[in-house]
Amino acid sequence: MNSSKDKILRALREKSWVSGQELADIAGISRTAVWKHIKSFQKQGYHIKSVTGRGYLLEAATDDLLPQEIRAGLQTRILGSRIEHFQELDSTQEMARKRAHEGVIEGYTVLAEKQSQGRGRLNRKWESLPGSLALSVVLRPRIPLFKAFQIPILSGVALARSIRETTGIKAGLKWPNDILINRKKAGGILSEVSAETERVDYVSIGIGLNINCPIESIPAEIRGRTTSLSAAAGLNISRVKLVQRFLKDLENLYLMYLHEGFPPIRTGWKELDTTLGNTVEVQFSDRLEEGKAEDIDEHGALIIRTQSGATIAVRAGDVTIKSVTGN
Ligand code: BT5
Repeated sequence: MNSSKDKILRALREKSWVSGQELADIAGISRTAVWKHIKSFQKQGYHIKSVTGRGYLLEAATDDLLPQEIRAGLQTRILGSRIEHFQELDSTQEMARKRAHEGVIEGYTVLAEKQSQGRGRLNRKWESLPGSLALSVVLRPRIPLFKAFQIPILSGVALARSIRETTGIKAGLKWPNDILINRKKAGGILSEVSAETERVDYVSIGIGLNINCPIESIPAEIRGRTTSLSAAAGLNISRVKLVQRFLKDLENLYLMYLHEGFPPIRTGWKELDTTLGNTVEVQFSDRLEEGKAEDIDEHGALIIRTQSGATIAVRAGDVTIKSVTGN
């Protein structure tokens, strides 16, 4: 994208004070049009100083996850090919579904500062905390439906990696979809699939991550088992940089997965896993099983060994860690 708005923002980022005339020349528009753009940037949350005779100075970019902020410096080919941002949505998953049905391009990404109906798996509620991330991405992998459960697994590996790379926080993974820091949940992944005759049409991957969320903003019912990146690291984190890194890591893993299948994802998962070695309880739709989490198999299923010595490959289910013996 190279709109006059993008050109003005780029010039403001690269220079210190820049005059209205200079911006008008760079963007190929009138000085009045420049002034209108500056007003709209200020409305979006950019701190731009304006002084007669000197021009404009970008003091600080907004922390909102605006498309132009994410695009500036985004190193992807597919992910973020189209980006939409909303101050409030019911759920980014709903918007992703709507766009996917309209035929949106693969890599479409939608972000919301706040969700009124954020959801987890099995229609559980996902709390939208101030300073958090709510993002959904549409992918169109040519894979059979029975492999679709591998997509949230690979997304978890990408998310934990990108947190580690941008913040240094030792984020870990709990099978199948939780991001944990010091054994507390900081994020979750919800993957929803649409398929026709056993082939995937699209997958929407929803990411909820507590980034700059003060502990007091976490509802009391979940506070004991929930954390945020800022609470764990004691610092404020650039949400834009984290999203850019996540989209890049997700794209790399996704392309690797399409070419090489699940093995490299399995290896990546095992480096970040916090489930294996522990005694776990698995809630299936119809029963509860307890056993030792032994492995993630070559398809991405969690292998548990029950007391009777039988092994079960779990492809979908809720896992609770009962006793910790591993890392
Ligand atoms: C998940 O579900 O962990 C997947 C959450 C995915 C949310 C994203 S946000 C963007 C996109 N749009 C959506 O509408 N959803 C996705 P699950 O494993 O079912 O976990 C849900 C449980 O996590 C709840 O029952 C709570 O116990 C807990 N929980 C709710 N909000 C939380 C939060 N902000 N941080 C940590 N835990 C939370």
